[in-house]
Amino acid sequence: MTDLRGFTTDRHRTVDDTPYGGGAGMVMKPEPWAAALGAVLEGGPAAAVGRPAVAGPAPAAVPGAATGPSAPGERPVLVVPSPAGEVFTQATARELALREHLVFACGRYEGIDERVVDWSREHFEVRPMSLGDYVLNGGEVAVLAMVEAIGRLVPGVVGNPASLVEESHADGLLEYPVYTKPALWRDRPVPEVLLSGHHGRIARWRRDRQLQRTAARRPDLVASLDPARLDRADRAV
Ligand code: 6GU
Repeated sequence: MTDLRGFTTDRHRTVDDTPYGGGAGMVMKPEPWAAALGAVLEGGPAAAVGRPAVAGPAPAAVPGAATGPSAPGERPVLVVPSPAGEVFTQATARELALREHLVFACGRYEGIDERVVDWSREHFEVRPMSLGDYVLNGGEVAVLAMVEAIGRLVPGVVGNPASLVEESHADGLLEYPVYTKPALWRDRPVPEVLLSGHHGRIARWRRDRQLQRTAARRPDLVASLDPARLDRADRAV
């Protein structure tokens, strides 16, 4: 984590200013962003971890952590959370989980001076990313969501790799409903088929529930399904 205010030079550690051209809200100044991103590029992620906002002792090196810039040839990815970004999906998470070096630039206020984004393209693969069509006050919560979605796809982060493939959106369908003991709870039984021990019927039932649920809740997902792929998966059930 790098605190932008640690890269300001004025007494008030100012990171924002009024927008050229007028309008409501404030815009993040370019100089602290360039200095902070420059430090991340120079030292690699470990150098920026825990950097104090005010002068103080440098943090101890993390054993085993990357300490230098990433391998030549692969530019680090700079994820810029913004409601004006490309929509972050499971496919995005899968793609970013394969990358060696991710940097997340959390802006506040109305956004970051666009020249920072332009300058960053010389050093990073810049990816403006949105969680969806609603507005948050800052990028931090959006980045927490993205880091969790990406992190769980990195080998070793989730205990059982099988639990990664069955979940919602892995195959473009929503997950089927799940039940546990007791078999009867407040007059509500668990669907009989799940107690049958018949693996073929259970798989068929779950698949049908996925299809029904997706059609009811997310017709937009149904429209983008690949019928051939769906048929192949269905024959395997
Ligand atoms: Cl990534 N940032 C902000 N500020 N608002 C958002 C968002 C991101 N995604 C949806 N709304």
